[in-house]
Amino acid sequence: MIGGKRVCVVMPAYNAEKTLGVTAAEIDRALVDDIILVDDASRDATVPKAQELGIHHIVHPRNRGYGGNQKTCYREALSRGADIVVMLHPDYQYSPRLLPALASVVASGHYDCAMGSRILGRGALRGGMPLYKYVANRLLTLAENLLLGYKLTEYHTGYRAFSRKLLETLPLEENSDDFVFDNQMLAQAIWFGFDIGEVSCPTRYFAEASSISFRRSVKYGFGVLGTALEYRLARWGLLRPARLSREGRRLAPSAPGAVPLG
Ligand SMILES: Nc1nc2c(ncn2[C@@H]2O[C@H](COP(=O)(O)OP(=O)(O)O)[C@@H](O)[C@H]2O)c(=O)[nH]1
Ligand SMILES: [Mg+2]
Repeated sequence: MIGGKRVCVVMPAYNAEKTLGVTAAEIDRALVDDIILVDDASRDATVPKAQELGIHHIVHPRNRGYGGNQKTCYREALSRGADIVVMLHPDYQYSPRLLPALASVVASGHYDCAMGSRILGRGALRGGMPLYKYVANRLLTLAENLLLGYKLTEYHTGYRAFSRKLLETLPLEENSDDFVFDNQMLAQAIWFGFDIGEVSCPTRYFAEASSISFRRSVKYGFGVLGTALEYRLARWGLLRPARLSREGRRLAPSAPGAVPLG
């Protein structure tokens, strides 16, 4: 609990057996009320590892992708009464020790979203981020700040905290099941008038850590530009995407068929 608010950590997992243990060990259990792992049909022993660690988990019978995984994460967190939800990748690329800081930014009531920025400070390249990813990150962030009319140091970090209100308001079911989900969610948050705060965060690139491939990064990059253009055209009244409409589909309580275990 922070400020009387229930804190839930969600971990979208795909082949995270080797890093789940060290990631979970650094989560401050005195502060975190609930931990949920959603396994995306991993081919390794991620699920037995979650069982061994006593982590509440859901198993997708087939791989749905990073975005689809998050939809299940947030649906389950909401149905288990979370007020603040922090997404922590189980591949140990982001430091669980910054969880309290991210959750506190949302608990303050000033922000409904908090981002762990790898650009603030000198975290990204020092942490081993490939140069092409760093350059793409900077260029895409510049384009997004211009097209979304917002000011963030980066839009691409996977370390985020959200308020219950934001997760209940955004039409997240309209979003892609792929990596661009992360970016569509930020455009939606800005569209619906939520404020986004940032916290400095180092990152780590190492063999066991999962990382989006070059081909999927390029697809993601074009998806980001598409998201920002869609937003801008909608602001000009030239487009009315369901993703940016109050009628868009939101996360319904836990869907039948997703198998809660543990
Ligand atoms: N690559 C991949 N990761 C997934 C998938 N479903 C869930 N994930 C998880 O999503 C997170 C982000 O993916 P990752 O490959 O690490 O991308 P990164 O953000 O570039 O480091 C990781 O914790 C993965 O375990 C999937 O279908 N593919
Ligand atoms: Mg990763």
